[in-house]
Amino acid sequence: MAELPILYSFRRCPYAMRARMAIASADTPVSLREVLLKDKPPELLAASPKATVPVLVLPDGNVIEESLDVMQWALKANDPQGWLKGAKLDSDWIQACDGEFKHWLDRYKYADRYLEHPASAYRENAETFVIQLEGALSGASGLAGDTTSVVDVALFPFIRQFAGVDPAWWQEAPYPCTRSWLEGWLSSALFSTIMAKYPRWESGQPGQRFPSEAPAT
Ligand SMILES: N[C@@H](CCC(=O)N[C@@H](CS)C(=O)NCC(=O)O)C(=O)O
Repeated sequence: MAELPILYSFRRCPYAMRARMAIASADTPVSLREVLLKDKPPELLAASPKATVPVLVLPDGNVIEESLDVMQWALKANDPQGWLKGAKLDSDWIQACDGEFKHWLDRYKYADRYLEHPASAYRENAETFVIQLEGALSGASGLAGDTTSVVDVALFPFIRQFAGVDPAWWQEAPYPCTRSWLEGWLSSALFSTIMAKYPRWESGQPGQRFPSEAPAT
């Protein structure tokens, strides 16, 4: 384990999910340290004072502290599904997702903390982005065309959050292509791999190998 890069991660964080998707697809093992955002370990704060997850600490001491950079690191090493061939990580889709969409998603999700407007108003603002997704996905199976790419992988954890705020509403919403695109990702073997539950990491403990070795057949 000592030789593996260390990944600080939080299971339900969409940024950490996209990083774990890339690491799992690349099958580039890391030592995963599952953290609690409300009680971050000092080792994470020392490695990355901005203290967001994911954070990857390489064996040479270099620190990668942005999810898109972790994706790039993993897929540059090994990209068996050609995710980087299909699109670039500086895509307008990803910028719009991490920017304006995330802004409205947070307000929709935590509408009880943003009492100026009802949740439905925040949702409507977030839907501007979903309407664009629906337009793209009604003509192709992925956001960068008919092959899956980093754009799909980077975005779907955020759309999952959007869908999860009010699942009954989402099931009836006029976004059938986005719904089936999302369901495709959520039912993938890779998604099951990245959503495996790990115990909270404690200082002095070894991390958990991720992705875990395939069970012997
Ligand atoms: N731009 C960063 C954003 C990462 C981020 O904001 N992660 C959230 C969790 S989903 C976080 O760690 N927030 C800090 C906190 O809640 O204390 C990235 O892409 O990696």
